Amino acid sequence: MKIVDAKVIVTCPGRNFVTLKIVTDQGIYGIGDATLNGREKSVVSYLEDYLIPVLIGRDPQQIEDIWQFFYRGAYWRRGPVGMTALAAIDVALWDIKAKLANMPLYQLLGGKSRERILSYTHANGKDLDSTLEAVRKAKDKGYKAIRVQCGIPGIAKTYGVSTNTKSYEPADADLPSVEVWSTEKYLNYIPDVFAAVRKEFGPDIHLLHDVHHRLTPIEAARLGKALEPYHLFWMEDAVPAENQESFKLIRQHTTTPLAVGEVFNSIHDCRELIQNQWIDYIRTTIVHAGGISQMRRIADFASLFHVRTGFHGATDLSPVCMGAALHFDYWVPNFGIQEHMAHSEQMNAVFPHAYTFNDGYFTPGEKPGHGVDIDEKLAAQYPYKRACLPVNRLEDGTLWHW
Ligand code: KDG
Ligand code: MG
Repeated sequence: MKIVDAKVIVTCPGRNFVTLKIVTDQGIYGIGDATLNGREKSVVSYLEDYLIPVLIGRDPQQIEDIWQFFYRGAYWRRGPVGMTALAAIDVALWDIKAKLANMPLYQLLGGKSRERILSYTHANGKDLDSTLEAVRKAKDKGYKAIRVQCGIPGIAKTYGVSTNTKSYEPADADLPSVEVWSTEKYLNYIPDVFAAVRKEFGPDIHLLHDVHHRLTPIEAARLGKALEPYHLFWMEDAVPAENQESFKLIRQHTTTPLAVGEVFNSIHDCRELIQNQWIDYIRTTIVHAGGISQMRRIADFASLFHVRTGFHGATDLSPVCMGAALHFDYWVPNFGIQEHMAHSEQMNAVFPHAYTFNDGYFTPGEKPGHGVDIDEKLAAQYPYKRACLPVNRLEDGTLWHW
């Protein structure tokens, strides 16, 4: 069996997505998500200029060897661009293998370990009242777990909170827009938000919060302690994690569970975090971390240290990634939760899929492969439109983490 063609499809049905399609001499094809928010064209070039020419003629069944070839063989290992490109290839090859076996992907991975996949969605508002309203709406849709973000008095634009009537989409401008951040205003306000949400909705609903890398370790420790009475499912990305040991300090001070890793692309980015049990959930996901092949290693390693998965699932991860992630979630023994930020109808029309949502839980569907396809004709109607993520500055102008 041979790979005879591979092409990269770029489309913008409301936001940019990059998809790799690998075609075999037996007519079976597989697709993989290659979207890296705000840096889409870099992955397109990496795939088209360097990886696809090497892929043509290879046996698509040799997923591991192809993975190793592009990882070790690149000499320049790791990095978000390279690992996103590698993930797209890996997922497309797993899709092909599962279609060849005439099985849904989760069966190839080892079969399902649960009947349904717990997911969380986002609720956010510019002030407390609208945030409570958003939580209520999410609850009414059936979600059992809700990530709560709220506008902070005195800060014009807060991460995770939409400034218009549309749902929140962070890559909001042709060139990076500038937001202003105040740690003190945030730390003084956010515990009251969770107090109000618990008071209104009681103890049973799972609550999550994303700090989005904005704190120092000791500030994160303070927040974790302040949030303990509201028993969060997790506090996410409390600090940037290039220095993994930062989490040791947070851990020493709080029992609020910690999640991190959506920007990681390698098992080495989380090795110390996991083996020292400094975190509870690893958020690294398929599309940005080399695909299913590497995520299996990360999840197995994490299972030795009581760390569970919590895949990133914002809208910039396409339905192709979502489909592959849900098959993985169905199988992985140390599953925690799956993020779900709903794609629009326009986006879903470009990516017809077998996965379904019911009462707060997903199932991946029984279609052979990962169950997601791309409507190329429809995709061609939506040309690429550059959109960048914002940057953050402190009130005195210092550049900060976004
Ligand atoms: O591309 C950036 C987004 O995916 C990110 O800001 C979303 O933090 C995020 C989350 O937890 O979904
Ligand atoms: Mg996040």
